[in-house]
Amino acid sequence: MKKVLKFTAAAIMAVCALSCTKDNGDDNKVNNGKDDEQEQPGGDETPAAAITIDGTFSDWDAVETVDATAPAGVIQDGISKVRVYGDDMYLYMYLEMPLDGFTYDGADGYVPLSICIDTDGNPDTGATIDWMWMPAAFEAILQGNIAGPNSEFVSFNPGVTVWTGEDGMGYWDDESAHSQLVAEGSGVGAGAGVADGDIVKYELSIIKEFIPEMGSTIKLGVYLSDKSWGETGRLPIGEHDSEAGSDTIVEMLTYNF
Ligand SMILES: [Ca+2]
Repeated sequence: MKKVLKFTAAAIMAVCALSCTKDNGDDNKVNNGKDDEQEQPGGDETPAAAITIDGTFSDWDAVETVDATAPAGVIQDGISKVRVYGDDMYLYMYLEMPLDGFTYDGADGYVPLSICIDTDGNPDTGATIDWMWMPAAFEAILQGNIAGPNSEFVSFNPGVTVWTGEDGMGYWDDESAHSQLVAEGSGVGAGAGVADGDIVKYELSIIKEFIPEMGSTIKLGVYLSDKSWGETGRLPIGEHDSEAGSDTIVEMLTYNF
């Protein structure tokens, strides 16, 4: 009898621990009120985060970020500014995107955001997207929507795919080397956006634990697409080169946790 009681108590505690953790993660990280179904693992033990994903951005004034901005006149101007911040648990991003370049396609619209992460900070290892960043190679790509049907912002809840192919090869040259670790909608991230005049402002967080082998120094680049997956903007991006008729390709951003 004693054994049975013990077991029951342990089971109740286990269930409680699970549900308590979920509730806590939801309250802390997804405060945009639009995405009640999203729940995240994470913690009772987590210290108060510097950034709250709530669609207000004053918390960004208090943290030291690494930033990139798009020079005036670039063709791919869909992202005008990015700020990156991280702590032990999360990688955070703040983005500004021109509203007129933001794809609003009515009831079947969506806006995908992709984040390429060079998890070891080494441009010699990983896959390349050499028309966006050079020299650069990344091990993980996170892809999820930031807006959905009828222009509604949605919480960023990306899939995580890692590169298993040869170092230095083009990411899109070998799709058999794409290994999806986590499906979109699994609670890897959260995000909240608002349209402020003609600028869209969006903040997001990503749970670092979902990204394998994240080092203390990473490099990263971010790009925005339309619903047909045509790229509309990227950061970092170099000056427009009128002779070449294209935007200058630069390195990814470096972030030290
Ligand atoms: Ca905030």
